[in-house]
Amino acid sequence: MWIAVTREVSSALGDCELSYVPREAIDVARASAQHRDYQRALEILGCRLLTLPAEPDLPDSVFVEDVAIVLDEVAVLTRPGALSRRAEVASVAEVLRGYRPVLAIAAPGTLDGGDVLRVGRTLYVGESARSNAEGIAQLRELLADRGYAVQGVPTRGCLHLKSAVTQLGDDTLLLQSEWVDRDRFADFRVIEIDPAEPHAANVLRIGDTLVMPASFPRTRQRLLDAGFHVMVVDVSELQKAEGAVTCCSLVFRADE
Ligand code: CIR
Repeated sequence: MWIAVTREVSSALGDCELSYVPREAIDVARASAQHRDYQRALEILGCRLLTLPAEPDLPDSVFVEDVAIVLDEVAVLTRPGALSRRAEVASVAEVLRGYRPVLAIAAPGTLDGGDVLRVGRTLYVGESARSNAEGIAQLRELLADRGYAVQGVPTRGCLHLKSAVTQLGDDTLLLQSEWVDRDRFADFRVIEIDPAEPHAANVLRIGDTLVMPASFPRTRQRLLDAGFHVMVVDVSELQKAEGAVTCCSLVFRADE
């Protein structure tokens, strides 16, 4: 069984952190409706939703991916790089404790889950404004005797590593080469996003399906041409908060 942890959209979403996206007014009701459709998509794909209530004082709290990394054996709570997001961790930790032993990144380390791309037993971690060298070193240390390798990857011009690269299939990645070097992933088959859609590299793989935003039809066509099964969701209001599809859930396997 797949579990998907989500959190309802905060009424304060308009006060979100923004790094590379210009601030625009956000229609919170519309963002919530889109988020509901996203949740339904996860259910259709076989996930059981565990949904936390909205946090009116935590604008970015819908983006639960950033506060934890959930592996088969263990979960690691992050220490988000943005101060305004640190208080998001505790409530997600409570949920995860029901499913995994829980470890944590400690000060002065910072790490955002959006920077962590797991492929098999390797965790690629973005060296971004949110995830510092200390946070990455702590993650390596925490996971070394559990058989995971942690590899830092420089990013540029984007919020997180998974803004620039996500997994499509066992040996295939979707990548935005302006934001991360393709050479870092030389062992993989790489499909590049359509250059007209710079934000298109963030897709959420659940089983054999790729969930992706409706706003990237050209990149979607590349994936369809390569034989992938794609499910489209409209997340345009969440994109105004610099969010995308991986960031709105923590998906992991659990026993019935
Ligand atoms: C932030 O800047 O932290 C939020 N406005 C967006 C976080 C998106 N997270 C993600 O893609 N993993």
